[in-house]
Amino acid sequence: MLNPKQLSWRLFGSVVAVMVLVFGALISSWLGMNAEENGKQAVFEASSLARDALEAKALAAELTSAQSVYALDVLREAPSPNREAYLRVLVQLRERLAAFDEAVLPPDEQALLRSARRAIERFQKLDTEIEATVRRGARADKLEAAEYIVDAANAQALHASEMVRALSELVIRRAAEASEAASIASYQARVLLIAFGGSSLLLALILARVLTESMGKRADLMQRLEQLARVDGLTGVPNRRVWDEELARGLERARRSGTVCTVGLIDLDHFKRYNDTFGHPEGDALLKAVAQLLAGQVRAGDLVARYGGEEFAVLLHDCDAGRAHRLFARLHESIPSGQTFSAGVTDTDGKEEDHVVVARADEALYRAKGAGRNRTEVVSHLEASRAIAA
Ligand code: GH3
Ligand code: MG
Ligand code: MG
Repeated sequence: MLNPKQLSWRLFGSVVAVMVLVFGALISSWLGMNAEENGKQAVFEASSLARDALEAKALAAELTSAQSVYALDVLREAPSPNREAYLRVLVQLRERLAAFDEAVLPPDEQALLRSARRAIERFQKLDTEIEATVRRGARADKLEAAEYIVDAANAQALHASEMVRALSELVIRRAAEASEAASIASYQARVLLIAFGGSSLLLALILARVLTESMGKRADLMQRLEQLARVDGLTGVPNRRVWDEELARGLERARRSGTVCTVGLIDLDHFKRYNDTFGHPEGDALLKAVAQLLAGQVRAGDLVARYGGEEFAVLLHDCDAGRAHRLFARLHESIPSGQTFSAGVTDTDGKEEDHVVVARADEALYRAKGAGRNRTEVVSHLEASRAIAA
């Protein structure tokens, strides 16, 4: 069994644990969203670069064929050989490669990009020399230019195409890796979220159960304590506190219903002597036996309470002095162990204050004692009224 201090520490610990787990779940879901967002961004960047690289590769290949058309025109001595076509391709190729300037590339991709650019520069330089040779206009020059194109320039264009192809492959692989990393990170974050969320839910459920249980125990305990506070510990009949409450209620009930109720005060005779003769524990046992006997003789709903040391009080609903007298005669006969008691009894219509009724019963008890004990003095409230009137 936990004491309240241990229990509150446990509850505190559990609440903190739930909070930590909920916090963990929030962090994991944030990490998951971040991983997904970053992954999407990386995949988007890498795939758009891959598209540029593929287009650049196609343009580099187109460059050689476009330039070959030009070389043929030169050899055929066409009136105006068209350089525009492959120069346009060259411009487009440079534009595609410019897209890589904004991206952060790993070293191997940077090396490929540099090599492709150098080949393009060399191609352009060769093209300028070729154009100068063609302009010289002699047939031999044109032949030399065409040769130049087929050998040197084509080789540079092919090199550029090869480099850009390799670059596109790396970039595509990188896009795939980024996509995989993103999905792994978001999977891990989801697993964490489920683990944290699930365990925080579980712990919260356990906590709620523990709390409900401890609140239930507390309520039970309070109910038992309240009950104990109303019962006399020795005799098991209601105590003086209950008597005071019930007496006021009984009078109110009689007044409202227009009936009469009876109050009796019982005091054991020479009880000190009984204790002295048989010992205090025996005295206790007798008190208990008398209490149970009295409680057993009244009707359900009537009350027998321990009023003081060896004194009991009785409240009988819907009962006048005459009827009470008969009941008390029976009680005198049934008291155990040769013990006697004296009693003062009075009825009331409930229109008097409770202490007035108790005082009248007490006076009657006093008279019973004075008259030699082992008797009950009964006084009706009607007589009392007459006495007051007289
Ligand atoms: P009387 O006939 O005048 O009432 O005499 P009495 O001896 O009964 O009255 P007194 O007031 O002189 O003494 C009451 C005795 O009741 C004294 C006390 O020891 C005893 N008593 C009170 N409460 C208890 C109790 O709880 N247990 C026991 N064993 N005795 C009790
Ligand atoms: Mg007494
Ligand atoms: Mg007594």
